Amino acid sequence: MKLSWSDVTPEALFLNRRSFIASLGVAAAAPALAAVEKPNSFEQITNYNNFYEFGFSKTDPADNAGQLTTDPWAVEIGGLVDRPGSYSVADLAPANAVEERIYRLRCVEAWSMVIPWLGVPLAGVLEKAGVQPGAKFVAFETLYRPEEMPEQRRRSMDWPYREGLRLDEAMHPLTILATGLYGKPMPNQNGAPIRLVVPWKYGFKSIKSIVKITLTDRQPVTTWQAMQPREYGFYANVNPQVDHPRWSQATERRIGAGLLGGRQETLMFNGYGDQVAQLYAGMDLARDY
Ligand SMILES: Nc1nc2c(c(=O)[nH]1)N[C@H]1C(S)=C(S)[C@@H](COP(=O)(O)O)O[C@H]1N2
Ligand SMILES: [Mo]
Repeated sequence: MKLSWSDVTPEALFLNRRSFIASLGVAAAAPALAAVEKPNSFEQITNYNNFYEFGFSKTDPADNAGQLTTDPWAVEIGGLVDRPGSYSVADLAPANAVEERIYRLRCVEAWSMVIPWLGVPLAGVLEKAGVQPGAKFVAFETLYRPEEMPEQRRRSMDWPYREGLRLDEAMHPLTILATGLYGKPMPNQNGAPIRLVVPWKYGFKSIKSIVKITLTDRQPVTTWQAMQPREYGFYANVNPQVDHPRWSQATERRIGAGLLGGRQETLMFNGYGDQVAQLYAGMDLARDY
């Protein structure tokens, strides 16, 4: 089912949710989806960003990402797959397959937004590439292009930005490759032309401007875990009970809520626990943070 943002009347929103719940194939999907909050404005979503390739302040991506060339674009899919190769954005997310997903995004820095993404389930993309039986993890890499990404010309981080998921997390129906928001193509500052969105994990897992996807049997090295392993784990599930060593994760500041908006409680798995908690059954989430 396809819906543009401008089509979203309350009724259409309801229908969209129903088809999404049907696609999940689990009754447990309903509670979290019923709690759809008011999305942040396009203005807020595109002017308060983390995209360190363009600088470290929240307005640097909006100021500097305009120069990024996003067409042509190729995503190399490789490793333990039957059909490795170079895929275009249209191959991965054909227009007729793109659906709207309104998700909360919770940054590890304790701010949050609600964003109406457009995208496709990552599971479908991986199935098309043909995941081989030995694959256990998926590794992702962002573009390395210092000519267009000013912070890559400095050695401030170990570029390119890298992320990873366990295969079952990658195949989960909530995990998407997003190609747009608010019914429009993805703005450069939000990770054009294609980025990951994993709504139950801290925002840094949702890697932008992806050029490489590798299926592997080893847990991949990820940028933040490599840089500060005590502060940022591989799992990075949103968890109000496990604080960052330097600040509490119990509450968050919703961007745009204003001075009187105050802080709101952070939800376990960012409110998606009914859908994802079983992925972590038996794990100690304070150790595997
Ligand atoms: N390549 C890359 N991806 C990235 C980042 C980044 O700096 N580089 N920042 C991450 C962080 S910390 C967050 S919170 C989200 C922010 O996404 P948004 O700017 O679209 O809200 O992108 C994530 N993806
Ligand atoms: Mo973040």
